[in-house]
Amino acid sequence: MRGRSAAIMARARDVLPGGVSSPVRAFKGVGGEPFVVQRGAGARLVDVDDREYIDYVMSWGALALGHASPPVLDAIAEAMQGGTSFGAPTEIEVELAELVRQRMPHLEMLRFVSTGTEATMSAIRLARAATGRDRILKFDGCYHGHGDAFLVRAGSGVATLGLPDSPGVPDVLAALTLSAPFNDLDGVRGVVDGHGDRLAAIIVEPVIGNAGFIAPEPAFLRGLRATADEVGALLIFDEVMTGFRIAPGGAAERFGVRADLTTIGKIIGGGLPAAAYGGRRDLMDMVAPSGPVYQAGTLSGNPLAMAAGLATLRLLTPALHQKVETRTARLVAGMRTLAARLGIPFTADSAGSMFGFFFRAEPVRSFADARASDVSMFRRFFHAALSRGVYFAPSPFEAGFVSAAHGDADIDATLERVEQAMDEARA
Ligand code: KE4
Repeated sequence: MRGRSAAIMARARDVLPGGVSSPVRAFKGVGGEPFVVQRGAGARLVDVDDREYIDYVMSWGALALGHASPPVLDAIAEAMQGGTSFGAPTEIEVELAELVRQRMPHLEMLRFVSTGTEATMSAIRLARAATGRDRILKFDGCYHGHGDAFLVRAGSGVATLGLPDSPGVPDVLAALTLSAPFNDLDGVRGVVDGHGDRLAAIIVEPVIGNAGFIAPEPAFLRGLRATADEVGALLIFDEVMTGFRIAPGGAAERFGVRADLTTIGKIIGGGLPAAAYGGRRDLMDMVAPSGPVYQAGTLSGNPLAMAAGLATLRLLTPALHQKVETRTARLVAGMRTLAARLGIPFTADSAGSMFGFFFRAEPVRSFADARASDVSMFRRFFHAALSRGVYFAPSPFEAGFVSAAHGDADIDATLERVEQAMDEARA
């Protein structure tokens, strides 16, 4: 019984829509009530009823080093002695920007913002300004934050104009966003043939983390690069989730494809609000006050977030990255083995320290495939795992994250509990 969580959620629902500060936290994807967090430590979360969980949500991928990582806390504590926000230039934002560029050299210049949504909204505005065009192409199942341009669902055919995916998004705006299936270069061709000369940008999560985990096929990202070049559109990699997660240098390093603009977030704030967009210098020079493309933010480059991000990235060395990637691969391989032993249709995949799984025999290469997985089995499994102290993302259409704080003992304990949870859920 979760007495205190239930009582707090009752109060929360009276003052916060759905009782949460962001929709996915309400457990609508899996049913039941969310637990209320008391504290996090390393790989673990403890709720207000003192129940402990091995956490694979990790604040939706923001915590590469785990909860309450001592060097990150020390960096924040030191920074805050001098104040928390100035709205003025600081050296620490330059230090973090230089470190980001060192890891991702194709971000020749970047601008800090506070959320991934701001980063993608700004990148799209910049792409439209740079090309003088208004249409963008996104992919089914990719999520780029809640900007109007992205709350669009695919029209009936791949080349049709987007339809609003939320009330409040005007048809005229949604119509500027086209969508195509992920991993489908023919679908992209269909869009380009109809709208290529009006396409400002192609934006993609290089590895999808918002439809569950879906990896790109080898030729897909290269195909997007070639298509963007062919029609004079910009290629934007939304690496808010994959940045510093699927490789120390993100998708460009893992796949050898360079986008014109890249958005990053989550990890670069070390658990505090920070994100950024960046890329080719000729493009970023167009951003105010260097150029005419306006974008601003009171807390952009916040010194505490910069300190937390710096501490995180400095520790996230290629060696540490490799260690966490190996642990992630062991978790995924272990889950596959358990599902096979129990005769449960199951597919799982990972890239770096990001992973996902579906209850489906065939591999998942598109959002349509993901939606065809056994969602009710996922829901039963989610709750069976949660009741055993393993917290996966509360939706079949999210990804999982392993942090540097997840030790081998955590992976072993997880696999033991996953076997019991799979057995219970299949019944
Ligand atoms: P934020 O505005 O939530 O900081 O970032 C938006 C965003 C942009 N691009 C990608 C690839 C993202 O994954 C996100 C945010 N990810 C979700 C997880 N599915 C955040 C969790 C939430 O919405 O509460």
